[in-house]
Amino acid sequence: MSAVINSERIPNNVDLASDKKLQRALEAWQPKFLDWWRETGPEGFQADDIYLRTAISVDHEGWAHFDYVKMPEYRWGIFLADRVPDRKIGFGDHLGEPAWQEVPGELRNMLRRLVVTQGDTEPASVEQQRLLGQSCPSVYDLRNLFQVNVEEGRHLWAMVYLLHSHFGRDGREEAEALLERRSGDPDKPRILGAFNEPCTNWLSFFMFTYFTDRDGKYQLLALAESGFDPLSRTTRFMLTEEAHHMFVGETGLLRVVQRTCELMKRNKNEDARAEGGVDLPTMQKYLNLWYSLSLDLFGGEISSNAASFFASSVKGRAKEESYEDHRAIDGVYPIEVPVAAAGGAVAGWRREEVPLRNAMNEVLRDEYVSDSQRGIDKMNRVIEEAGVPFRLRLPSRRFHRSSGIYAGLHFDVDGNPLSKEAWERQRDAWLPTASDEAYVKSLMEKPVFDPKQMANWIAAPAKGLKGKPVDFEYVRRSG
Ligand code: BYC
Ligand code: FE
Ligand code: FE
Repeated sequence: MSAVINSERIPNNVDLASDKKLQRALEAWQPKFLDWWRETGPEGFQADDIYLRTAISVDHEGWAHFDYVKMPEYRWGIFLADRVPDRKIGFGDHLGEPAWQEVPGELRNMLRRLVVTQGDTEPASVEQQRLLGQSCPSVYDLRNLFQVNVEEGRHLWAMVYLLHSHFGRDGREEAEALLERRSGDPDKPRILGAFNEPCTNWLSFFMFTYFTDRDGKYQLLALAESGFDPLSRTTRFMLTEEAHHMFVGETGLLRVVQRTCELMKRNKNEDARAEGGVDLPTMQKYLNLWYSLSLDLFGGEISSNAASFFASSVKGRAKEESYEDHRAIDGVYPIEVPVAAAGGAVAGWRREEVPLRNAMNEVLRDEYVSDSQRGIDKMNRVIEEAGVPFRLRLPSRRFHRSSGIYAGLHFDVDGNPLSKEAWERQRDAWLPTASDEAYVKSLMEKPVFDPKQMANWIAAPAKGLKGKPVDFEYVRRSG
């Protein structure tokens, strides 16, 4: 094991060459991955030279190398964080036992399902973002999109490596299936809801990288605690890549907010739309949409799956060491559960003392909600400094949910129950409508491929990448 990544056909730091059978299997999967990438990866840019970072080491300092690469030649490979010597399991029934280097037989199905679910989201996001390059606001943003896309492709490699190395024939079959499902395809959809939603404009892209990639961060933190050491090590390295995806989302949204305020100030009615910007109420609607879709990704508030994952020491809490009781057998988590009446109205509330292990999805969601709030506060500071009275906010976690205890019921953005009719009357005030979508798209019709320019609806970033200027030619078009 080495921190340094070799330059074999499949770059890796797991000494792949010493396991010929595994190497051959992955080399047989590689061309199928490339076929998938060409079919569903960024459309129209495959021959361009993109200024990308590529992992060359898993060391914290200097893991990345920056240079021009054509995306199909990106060095996708297998990078695990260094093994922690004598690592002990930090939670659940196996607390204190040595971490497993092999999959325990009785946990095989559970682990495979988690790895497949995690793996499925990665290619799904590439598929969702496939056409965005054609409406990019700048060359700087175009490059960031592609950086995110190639790294999500690499996250797929991370999960496929686990499937091939630890799950035998079923693992190989699952690795094939990961290339066959397609985001939004009614016959063979991706596994989780948010990953089948269209993400076809840049406002959605920034919301997605802010909210949905942040679910990725929290799920990866929970999996990084796993007793199954190879899963822990691969997710620990994925987290270093994930940080950039959320940076893209947060700074993207901050730049939209900043620009919108500038445009409002120059209009006598403070009308951002009249100046060709994204008005703040429209931003709020996209926020409501992607936040609620992303909340669903944490699973039900009360979940026997979550309890089994935790009990089996397979999936922990984010930063498990920050908790005191790592077995979580005695704790309870009180939850107000809505009681449904006929017709989908809320008849009342029932307080349930949920055994802590069964509430682990909600525990993780709590961490996610407060982390999401921090960036919203920053955006509101920009709005406040501009002297604009509007404030962005996270809606109630009951709003617009499709999984868990609120699914099938209706709530306003403050979490108050609504009748179906009241919901239908008001939903257009809270979620993007077809006309909002058409307006946002109209702003982004023309891509900006001149490095010196920036679309009207977004502010320039404060600085470029890796000491390069903002107007650096991050993407060299091929013709
Ligand atoms: N959509 O017990 P429940 C990322 C299913 S994002 C559709 O409440 P559980 C990324 C569930 O599978 C991170 N189905 O939930 C971001 C179950 O099915 P079964 C991805 C859903 O199992 C951006 C049933 O409903 N990683 O990396 O405790 C770009 C009842 O479920 C949904 C992971 O998700 C949904 N939203 O938890 C690129 C980590 N929610 O058993 C990448 C691995 C639930 O009835 N996955 N269901 O057939 C997990 O830990 C868990 O599977 C979940 C669900 C947290 C997703
Ligand atoms: Fe990812
Ligand atoms: Fe990501």
